[in-house]
Amino acid sequence: MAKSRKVVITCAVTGAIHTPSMSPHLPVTADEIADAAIGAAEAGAAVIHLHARDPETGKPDQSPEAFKKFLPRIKQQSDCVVNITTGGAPNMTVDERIGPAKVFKPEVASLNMGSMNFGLFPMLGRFKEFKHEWERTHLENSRDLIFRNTFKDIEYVLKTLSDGGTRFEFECYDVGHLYNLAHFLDRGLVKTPLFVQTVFGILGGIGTHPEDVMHMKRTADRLFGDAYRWSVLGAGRNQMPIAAMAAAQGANVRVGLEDSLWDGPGKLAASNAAQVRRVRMIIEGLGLEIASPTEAREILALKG
Ligand code: KMH
Ligand code: ZN
Repeated sequence: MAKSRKVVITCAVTGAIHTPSMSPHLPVTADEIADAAIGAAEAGAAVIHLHARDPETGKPDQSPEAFKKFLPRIKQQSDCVVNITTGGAPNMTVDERIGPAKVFKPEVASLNMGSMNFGLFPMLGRFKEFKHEWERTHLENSRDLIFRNTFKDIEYVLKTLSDGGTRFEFECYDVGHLYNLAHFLDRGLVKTPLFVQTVFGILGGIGTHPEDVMHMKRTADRLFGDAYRWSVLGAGRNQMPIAAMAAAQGANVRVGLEDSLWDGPGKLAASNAAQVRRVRMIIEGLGLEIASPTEAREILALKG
């Protein structure tokens, strides 16, 4: 029997979209973030995508000092691939966003492939009680905020981080972002294989219909041929359906509380590890195997 394809699971453990009042399970302190990362890795995630937060308020904190409080423990207690955000939070400057990856030179950093509207305000309908005022304004302000990732910004991130051997999780929220990535490939500023994270279901980006998923795949196939590794991320309740349909079509998958707080209709996920276990069941149910961190390093051609 032929060996089955290995699927790389990324887990994004906290992010900057959800806020502490939305779920008691969202990791906030350095210890909670480290525990979540290690737990997700033990459950089968090969790559851990990381943001940091202020431990008192839960507000996104993009200072290298905040990352320093959990990175050593994660590295000590797990072999996972560390992926540091350069997205930070939508209101931060690009220089602020790039700080932690510049200091820690991770194997992977996220890189958002275009400017866009990033509508978080629909969550005001579901979540009404907030412990901290910043949580409400964070959602409210997204009505009039551009998540800035200009061509100059993208080039700056690529040139600043590539020297440290960092490779990228190219976050593509719409078809145009794939063309932006193809532009940087043409200019020789990115290396193959490209790790393309196609993002579905952010208000301002492409939707979550199976046709949307297939359109992103077909476009990436045409632009990059076999010089890319496809991964998917579905926001909110679309997380598992998107993971399932795309894994069956050859994708790697990303889960985690950054992308969805849910473990089913109206049921909060108890942990990041719980979402990893669920997606792992789906992957193995499809007759596929999950990639270990070592295998993920090989698949994504990381520095190791
Ligand atoms: N929050 C995700 C939809 C980043 O950190 O660079 C995308 C993300 C952005 O992970
Ligand atoms: Zn992120």
